[in-house]
Amino acid sequence: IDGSNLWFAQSQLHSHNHSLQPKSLVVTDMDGKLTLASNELLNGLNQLFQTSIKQKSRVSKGSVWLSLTNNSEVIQFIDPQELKALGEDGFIIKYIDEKKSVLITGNNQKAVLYGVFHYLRLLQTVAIDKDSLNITEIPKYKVRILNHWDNLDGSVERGYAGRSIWKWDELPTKVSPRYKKYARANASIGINGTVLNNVNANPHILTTEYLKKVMVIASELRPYGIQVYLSVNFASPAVLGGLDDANPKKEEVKDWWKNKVKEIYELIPDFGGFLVKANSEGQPGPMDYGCTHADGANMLADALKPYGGIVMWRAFVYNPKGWDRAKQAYEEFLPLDEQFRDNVMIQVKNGPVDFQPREPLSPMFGAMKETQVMPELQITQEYLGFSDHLVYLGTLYQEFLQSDTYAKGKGSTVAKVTDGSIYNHPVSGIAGVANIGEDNNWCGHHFAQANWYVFGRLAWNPDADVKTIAEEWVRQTLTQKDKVVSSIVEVMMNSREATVNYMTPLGLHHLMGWDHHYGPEPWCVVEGARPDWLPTYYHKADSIGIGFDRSSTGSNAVKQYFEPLRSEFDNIATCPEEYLLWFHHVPWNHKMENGQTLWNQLCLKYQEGVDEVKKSQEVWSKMKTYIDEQQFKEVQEKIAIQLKEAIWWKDACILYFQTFSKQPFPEGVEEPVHKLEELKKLKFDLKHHN
Ligand code: BDP
Repeated sequence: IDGSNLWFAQSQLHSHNHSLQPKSLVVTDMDGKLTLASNELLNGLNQLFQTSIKQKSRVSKGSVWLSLTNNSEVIQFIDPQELKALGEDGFIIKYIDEKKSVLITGNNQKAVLYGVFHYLRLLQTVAIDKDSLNITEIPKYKVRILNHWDNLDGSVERGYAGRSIWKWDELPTKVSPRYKKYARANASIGINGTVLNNVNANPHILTTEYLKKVMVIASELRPYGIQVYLSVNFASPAVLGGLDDANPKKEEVKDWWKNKVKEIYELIPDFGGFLVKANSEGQPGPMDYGCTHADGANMLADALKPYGGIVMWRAFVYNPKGWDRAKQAYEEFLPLDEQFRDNVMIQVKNGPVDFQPREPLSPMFGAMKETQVMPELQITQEYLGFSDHLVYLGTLYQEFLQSDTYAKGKGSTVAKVTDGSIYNHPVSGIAGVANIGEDNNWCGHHFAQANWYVFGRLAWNPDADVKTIAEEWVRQTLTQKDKVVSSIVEVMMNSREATVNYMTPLGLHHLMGWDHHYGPEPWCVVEGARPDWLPTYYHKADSIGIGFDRSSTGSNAVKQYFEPLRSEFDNIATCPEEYLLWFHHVPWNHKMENGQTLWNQLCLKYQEGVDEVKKSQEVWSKMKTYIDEQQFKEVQEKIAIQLKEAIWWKDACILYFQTFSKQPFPEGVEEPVHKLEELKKLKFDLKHHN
């Protein structure tokens, strides 16, 4: 199994579900809207039950019955209120006793398709019976979207699975079969939108030539309910339109955007909208003209509004002159909270810095009340070992989504302040930076597919349990053997904590080599580089201790959080240890909860990370007889790399920090196999990773 079939690879029933073979499939479909869904269901069932299920026109004992909700018979069995509440995307799967049949229904074709995928998933992943088939699923977020950082030249920024799947030079004439497979995979986990190009946007995506290519992709994705969005460069009116500048207050600039938007909708009537990175890391934006983020976002929002389009405006802004990068988005955006149009969402990364293995939540969540905030998660493992390390991100996503902001008292989790449960805005959304490329297995590492999968499942329901999702993925992708499933799930569930430990334990962050963000370079100094891109800016190790003082005696970033979080983070005695060095500069001999000194605990955490990878290597080596040969071997090779690099990380960090602490390694920490000077000379080979 080469991974090209993703989580459709196994197609085997859960061992308890063999008796559930349907006697017939009935599709009530007057106008051909359900063709895709019924084909998907029929093929899925035939494959799972290894048979050829008959299609019939009347529901009878043992049927699976597919229908839109507007069917007169469906209405007999389900309360109209319930049907209405399903909205656009929700579905019902229900065992109807009177008919002795299973009904799958939703208000439109996309919803029915979601229902079909869900039913097929249940058959593969849990023991089901008549009673458990009484399911109503409604997605929490309206926009569930992937952000591709794909460039028009086919390269992918922070992509580790080969080149872009979008073949711009072949389009619009040649249409890659992968577009449909991509759409199907996304639909199967509930994703309903995709931003095709990099946030560092090339203005040329908006030329008529490129829009015609986008149109073809959009029509390939449409049947699966995936809407297309584009990242736009704020300077486009000047670069493409020949205007003097892109000042959002100027009429000719507004008109340029209006005309461009009109052109887009003529080609793509269901176009989703724009994603914008402005005045960030050198990108142009409204502040170039003395205007605000709100001025810029609103101008685009006004152009899109008549067509139902939205703007996703990113809050990833920071200035090298600032004292503390972690504070800046909040400072720049909070004063604008009341100014954004209702079709603007502010897209905010989970943590206040940048997709680190662990960060506390960004204080923007919950604080922006008048504006819809949408979380941005990273699926591609920019800071977590690229596609070489096995890291299941479900636990990271869950930790973040369940973090309490306290914005409206206890229980105001990030999920609740962004999915519409607490603040009510017309749109809501969540984005994941894609880890997809043209590699045979799509994501570079077999297990990286699980991160795409879990992102989709959590975008549908941010309160879902990520262990259950891991199990779902394993059963569909790797094996149905119960014992084996639980061992693999355990490896997955521990993998992120292991990575935090061997890379950046106890709240450390951004120790990666500058620029490529791969291996450890806590010592890194680059002449002329932005200080806030260098590890020393973040760890601040010295003879006294280590960590960034963001408490009230330091940068006071803690002030941006609601109480009681603010005080909890501010006080070294109550600050959770996993964030200790994020918020405090802590003396080497500080006593930790378990009685160890900080120095000892730091070293032991690095060792723990390495040990955990060793453990997963052992577990995996026992999987040989249960897992497909290719899957087994490819994962095994990657774990060997991961272990080598975990040791490399540990050695580099503890040897380097030892030059400040001047203390020996505690018992239990393996002697470094590398020398600091050697590690400093190691040149990272980017070619190997792209
Ligand atoms: C950083 C990446 C950079 C992205 C940037 C962003 O290193 O490549 O362009 O985020 O999100 O994590 O805009």
